[in-house]
Amino acid sequence: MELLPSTEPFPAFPADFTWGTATAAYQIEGAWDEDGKGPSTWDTFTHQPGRVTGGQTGDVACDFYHRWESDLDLMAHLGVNAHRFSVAWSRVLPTGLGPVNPAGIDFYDRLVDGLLARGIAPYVTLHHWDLPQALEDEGGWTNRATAEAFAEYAALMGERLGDRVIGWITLNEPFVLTSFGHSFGVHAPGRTMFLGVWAVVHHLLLAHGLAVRALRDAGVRGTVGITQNLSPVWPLTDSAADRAAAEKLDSIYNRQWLDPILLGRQPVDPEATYPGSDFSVVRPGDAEIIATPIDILGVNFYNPQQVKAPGADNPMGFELVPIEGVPRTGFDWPVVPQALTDLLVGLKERYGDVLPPIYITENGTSIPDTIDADGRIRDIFRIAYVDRHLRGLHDAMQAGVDVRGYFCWTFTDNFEWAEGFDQRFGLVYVDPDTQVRTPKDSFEWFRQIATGSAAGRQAEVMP
Ligand code: IFM
Repeated sequence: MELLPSTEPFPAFPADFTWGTATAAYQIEGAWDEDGKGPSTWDTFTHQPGRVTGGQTGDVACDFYHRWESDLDLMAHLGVNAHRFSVAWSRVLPTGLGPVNPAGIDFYDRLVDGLLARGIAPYVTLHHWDLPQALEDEGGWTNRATAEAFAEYAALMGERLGDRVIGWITLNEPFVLTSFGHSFGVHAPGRTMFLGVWAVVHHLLLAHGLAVRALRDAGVRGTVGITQNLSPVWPLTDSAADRAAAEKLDSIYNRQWLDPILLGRQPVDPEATYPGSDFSVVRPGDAEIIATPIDILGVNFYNPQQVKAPGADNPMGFELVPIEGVPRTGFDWPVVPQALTDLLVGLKERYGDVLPPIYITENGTSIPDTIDADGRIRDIFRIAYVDRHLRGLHDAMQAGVDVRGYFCWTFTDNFEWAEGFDQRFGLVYVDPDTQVRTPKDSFEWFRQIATGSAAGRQAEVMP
């Protein structure tokens, strides 16, 4: 189904609104074993046959490790006033704990300075799924020691970059890391624990809380928060069974990751939700650590979810149902921009005054882009997707939700996890064989949007 941009005038966003792009280390950097970097779970996973479409790996990815300066020049041309990137933990700490790899930390130091020099505010994600393999070998996120190691790593990064980073994100999308990586094994580390993942859930939340404290103790000047992928969950019908199914998915998709942080309590009953787990992992004081106040909430939004009551042989408590009658992305995800409005307004209703200012830390779409004979990439679907979600976002702001920024996912086409380069999300087309970059039509469109708020740029960038 076709998707076109709205013909209505584009709404006015605040002059100091943050307009950015977002990336993740494993998806762009390459240089997987260079300059002292240790292996991560994603290095291990992609080197195993059958894990990624066509056997692709992120060994080279967009070669950002070597091309970062010219990529930042292109980013400056895009006119964004912020950029969110992640640090590859094992580039900085090859085994997850000391000793530090000086070349690794220097790379991120230069990157932060390179962004600032171009008037682009750095937002840093500490963990976007690429766990040092050495920590995985000791149990990874099933092991409390990984959460403690994460706090030490956060302290190190805070001490080194805390004078210049504008915003800190502890974890990216712990729900996806838990479900894809640990329940179903379609992402690294490829564990298939199904429902037995309570220790992973708890340790990720604990790692977040410990890292917030470690960053603050390190004296970082920027704001501190977490990025969650959130989604409204709709019941297929109004039946009690379908509504219960929606409640169930909402609890593990959204609330289990937000309530402990914002309200200080875990809404799911671990023993009922995660049978077969180790329930001894929760220690006195953990809830308080997890509930350490945050300054900002990162929201990644792509599409809503729809569910119905499960069959008798399905222990999950819900069954996903495709949303019909709407345009679909390259990933076959339904496009429902109104759902972003509903999500944000719903967050405000649920959390009220304890909801911190929100940044949309990811939103965008994959489509099968092609280069036309004249060299242009006419990605009108992507323009329409972003246009309509920005309007949905604006509606939520008009309804009183405090949203401070929008980071488009993503800057360049990159290594889209289990799909490799087959799913393209970038504003810039990348040929992974030649590494040639070609801005798509959406690049120029987003440039016009981002530079419309140019007045806000300098306020964002600390000296
Ligand atoms: O590419 C991913 C990103 O790493 C996490 N959020 C969703 C994106 C698109 O699938």
